[in-house]
Amino acid sequence: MPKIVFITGATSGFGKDCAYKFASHGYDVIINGRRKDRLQHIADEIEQKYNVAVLQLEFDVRDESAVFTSINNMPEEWKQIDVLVNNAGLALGRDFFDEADTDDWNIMIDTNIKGLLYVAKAVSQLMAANKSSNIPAGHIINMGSIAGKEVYEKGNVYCATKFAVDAISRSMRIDLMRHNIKVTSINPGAADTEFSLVRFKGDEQTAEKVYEGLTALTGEDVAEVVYYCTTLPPHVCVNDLTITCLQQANSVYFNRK
Ligand code: NDP
Ligand code: 8X3
Repeated sequence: MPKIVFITGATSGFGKDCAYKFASHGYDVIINGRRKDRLQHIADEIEQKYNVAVLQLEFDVRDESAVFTSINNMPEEWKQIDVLVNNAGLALGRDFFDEADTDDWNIMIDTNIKGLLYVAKAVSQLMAANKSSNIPAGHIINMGSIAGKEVYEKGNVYCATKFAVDAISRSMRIDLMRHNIKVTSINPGAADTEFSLVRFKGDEQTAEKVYEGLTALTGEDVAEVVYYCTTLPPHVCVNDLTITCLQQANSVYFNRK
């Protein structure tokens, strides 16, 4: 039976590239996001290219009841999830703390923390119920960030949400160990996806500046690392992995050309 991966935020960036990566290794794929047209396009392409099954789950991870209803109402054959890539998230704005927009803060907190929690809870319940005799019973990969390791100027609440992901991953690892569920936190540095375009609300020039003079990480780079973490022997769990491009040392120091 093919393995199943469930990826949130699969309409763009890391999530989309993870969908193609896992499909290329024979996984059936559950893809989530809010943009229905993109989900359809990605599903069509993956099915055609890799001859695997794709289930589209269109929901907003901030909507608690939509998360639990969508996941619990999946067809039974899709509930045997092997890997969750808990990736949906965003930054909104890059402003001094006292000048930042509280609407931006609320959306980041609701998406990056609460949304990630809802999905992890719903999926961990399925993993615990279905696979208690298998080792591992499942693997949850939470998308953190280098911003969850060190804060930077004007990063304030985005950084805080990713510090929360770090703490949640550590707590989940303790609490889910009794079910043999692996928990991994992946913490990328600057990666050239739609992330900055979203952060700067469609301002392409400002978004492009983030990657100026850098050979930044790509979505494919991150997908490669995420997939790698799922290929290790059953008893081996990568707890926490930080990945940057060669020209980035941490949240703050870059060697731009
Ligand atoms: P993208 O903007 O390219 O992709 C973000 C994805 O998240 C989209 O598929 C989007 O789908 C989805 N998403 C956002 N909000 C919601 C929501 N409320 N409900 C469901 N899906 C949602 O960015 P990245 O791929 O770069 O980002 C993915 C993750 O990686 C995020 O958690 C981000 O914080 C993190 N990260 C990014 C880094 C970077 O430099 N790019 C570095 C470190 C971490 P849709 O709009 O269709 O709902
Ligand atoms: C995204 C990376 O450094 O722009 O999480 O916050 S950073």
